[in-house]
Amino acid sequence: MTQNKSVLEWIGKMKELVCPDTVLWIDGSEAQIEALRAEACKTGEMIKLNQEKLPNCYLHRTAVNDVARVEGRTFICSRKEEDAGPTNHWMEPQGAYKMLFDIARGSYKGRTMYVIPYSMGPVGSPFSKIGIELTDSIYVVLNMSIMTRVGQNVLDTLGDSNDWVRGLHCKCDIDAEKRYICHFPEDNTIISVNSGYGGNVLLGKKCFALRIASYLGKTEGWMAEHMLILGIQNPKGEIKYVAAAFPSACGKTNLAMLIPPEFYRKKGYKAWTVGDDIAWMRIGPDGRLWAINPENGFFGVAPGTNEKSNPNALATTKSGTIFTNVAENLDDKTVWWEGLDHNPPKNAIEWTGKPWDGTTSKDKGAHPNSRFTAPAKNCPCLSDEFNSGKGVPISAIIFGGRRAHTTPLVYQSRSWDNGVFVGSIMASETTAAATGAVGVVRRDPMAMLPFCGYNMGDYFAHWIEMGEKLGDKAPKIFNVNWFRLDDEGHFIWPGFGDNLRVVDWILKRCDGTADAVETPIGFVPKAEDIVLDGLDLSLDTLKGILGVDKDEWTKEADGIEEFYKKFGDKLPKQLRTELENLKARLK
Ligand code: GTP
Ligand code: SPV
Ligand code: MN
Repeated sequence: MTQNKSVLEWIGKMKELVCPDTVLWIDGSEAQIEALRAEACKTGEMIKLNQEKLPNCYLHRTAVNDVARVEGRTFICSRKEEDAGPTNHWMEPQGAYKMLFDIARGSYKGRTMYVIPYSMGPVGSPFSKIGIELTDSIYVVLNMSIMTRVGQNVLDTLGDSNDWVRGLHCKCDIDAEKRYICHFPEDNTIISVNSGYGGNVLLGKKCFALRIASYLGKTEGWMAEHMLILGIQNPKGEIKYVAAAFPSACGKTNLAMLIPPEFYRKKGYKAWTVGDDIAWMRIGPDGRLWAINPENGFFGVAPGTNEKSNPNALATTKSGTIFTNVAENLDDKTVWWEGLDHNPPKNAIEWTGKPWDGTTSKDKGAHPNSRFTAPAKNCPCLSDEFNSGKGVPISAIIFGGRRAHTTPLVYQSRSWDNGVFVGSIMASETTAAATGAVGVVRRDPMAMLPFCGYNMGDYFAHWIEMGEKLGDKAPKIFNVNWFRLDDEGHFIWPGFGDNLRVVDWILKRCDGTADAVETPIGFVPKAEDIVLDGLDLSLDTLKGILGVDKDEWTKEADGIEEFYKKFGDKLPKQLRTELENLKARLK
């Protein structure tokens, strides 16, 4: 399929290492995909679902010990340890290659090596980058074919260039003790062994589009971020775009696909999805920040997705979708997860493969990090700009996390540098998207803690530099928190589609048409300026979640001080100054 020397040489070397019986190049044709689906159904790797209700949809169960990203086993293998920085696990590259090659050696024996040429971003766009993933998993091939642009035209576009990301994935024995997700940013290389779960093995996603790409962005002057991209169309027909970074399982897919509340719909507001997880952003010829979504599908959290919370996501999963670790309804071969509806199937198999009668008290039907892999083209609110290689201009950048207390519903930063500070101090409760404890508050700067492919101190400096280049064309920076709890532990803010009420205020601030109140941490809305029509929420309750408590923030500032110590002299002086200024304003 290609004469590219660097490609053929590398594949030759890997083939010698892993010893496959056969090699199959993925050409992007429907016929090839269909044949692979059939083969995976024969071996039980995939289960064909009800083709009338869910055409071309399949179910897959991962190993029980392999259901989420493994941050503790994810490594940045830069030559110098300092270049991985204090927030990443590091391994010396020569030692890492040796260890990984020892694990991978001979592991494709009796199996097929699938060669997946893929493009992150529309094929041929100046934003886009090419990768090749080798895998012994049909599940990976089928997922990559939804999540990225795959096939012959990618190789044609690559030509004889050496500028592509190498990816080797070996399932091996799914041995959690020998599971490693390793990145070699200086070699454009990713090696993943002993896993079959999404974020660990769909190498175009977190491994390439964030960890490797963030490193490339730093060296080439652009940004790779864990951000959704959303367009809001006003009644005049103008569309403004925002990019928002929330940690894993904290609401990106939901915000990206929001349906405006009735009050807004009647006025003519519309919302358009450009991306739900990753944004690649460059300064355009006009000096503004432009963004593309490098992916071609959505790898979304299933639990909680329903007709009310996110009807667009649900509609997107009705064909051509792979479900992973959800419950299987044996009566009609459909799928179910917690929060889909109030009628769990009685005759079912839960996510680990055991019979399940739908009583949610003991076992769960779906794993909390069960996912759907759905083609972007299915999405009813997909932006017309989705396939545009030039991207969309970003008016506002929004950071956000899951905080029961402390962080208000929304606030605006005072400047770009102050906005970088706001992003750098993000904290959020951990979720099931990664293995480990759930619900623990941790610092997750820019929602990139698990995804930054180099020293996070240098990453902060890169953000500051981008602001200097953007000057007065820089997007305004905000922070949101949909997750404030009341004394009974209920969410106070309704969230989901109603989040448009907050985004509306954000866009008005960008236009200079909304007022604000100054607080020590930034500007919060006047409660009257958040549209509450059609909502059962009192102005006083709203005032409560817009509140900034000085005592809580004084404690927060101490926590930030402590966190910043990690970075030593890598911490940009601008952020040090921002912290000092915050402390002074809190006095
Ligand atoms: P990744 O794909 O892991 O990067 O996650 P994501 O940021 O796209 O998260 P997603 O939108 O899938 O949301 C994850 C969980 O947050 C789901 O259980 C949602 O129901 C819940 N959620 C999303 N938006 C809101 C909101 O506005 N309010 C509340 N209370 N919950 C929300
Ligand atoms: C996340 O965990 O942020 C995800 C899912 O988007 S995964 O692809 O597994 O990383
Ligand atoms: Mn994500």
